Amino acid sequence: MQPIPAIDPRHDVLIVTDVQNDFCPGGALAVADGDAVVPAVNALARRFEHVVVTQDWHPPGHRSFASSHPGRAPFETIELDYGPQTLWPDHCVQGTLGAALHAGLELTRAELLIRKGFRPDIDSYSVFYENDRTSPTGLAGYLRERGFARLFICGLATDYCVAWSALDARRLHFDAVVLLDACRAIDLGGSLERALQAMREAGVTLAQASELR
Ligand code: VGL
Ligand code: ZN
Repeated sequence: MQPIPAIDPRHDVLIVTDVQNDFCPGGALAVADGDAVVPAVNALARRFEHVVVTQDWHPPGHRSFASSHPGRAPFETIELDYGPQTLWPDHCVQGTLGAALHAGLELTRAELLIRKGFRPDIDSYSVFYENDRTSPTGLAGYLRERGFARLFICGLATDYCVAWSALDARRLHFDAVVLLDACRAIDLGGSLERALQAMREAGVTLAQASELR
């Protein structure tokens, strides 16, 4: 395996995705062992000069919530105008404690907090585009203007926010490294294995934080 080129503060940025209470044990859409990423993310954040944080941020009654579709249950898939949509329990509702970043995160030095999923009718896993694949969050322009070329991605969940963000990063011609030991997955019906395969095929580097120099 090729070693990962050393961290370069001019071109590298750490992106910490959705480490929020609702994705941690006890939360509305808990990811198994989700809070285990907190110390790993904190250690990473100390090593990068530039850190961006993201937050899933839905209005009440969001269209990705099963509760917005009478007769439907969480984790079923339905067809929406922009394609298949997994229905989730109500989660990360704007302004609630569940939507807050995990209190153990030490991200004082984060330079940007980007929120996604606030359009009532479109879900958003990727930090670059909503799930219609065309409505941008603005992050690509920000990163380009700052001169960042290589993105190190960690957080929750490996098979949704992390994977979709890494795939979009490649589509947008950024280098992308996913730090798997600083991520945890939802793993719904084989979604983790599919996401890992799609990332490999798209040229995303899958690595462990311990491989960083
Ligand atoms: C996410 C499911 C629903 C994520 C967000 O950020 O991975 N997953 N909303
Ligand atoms: Zn969400």
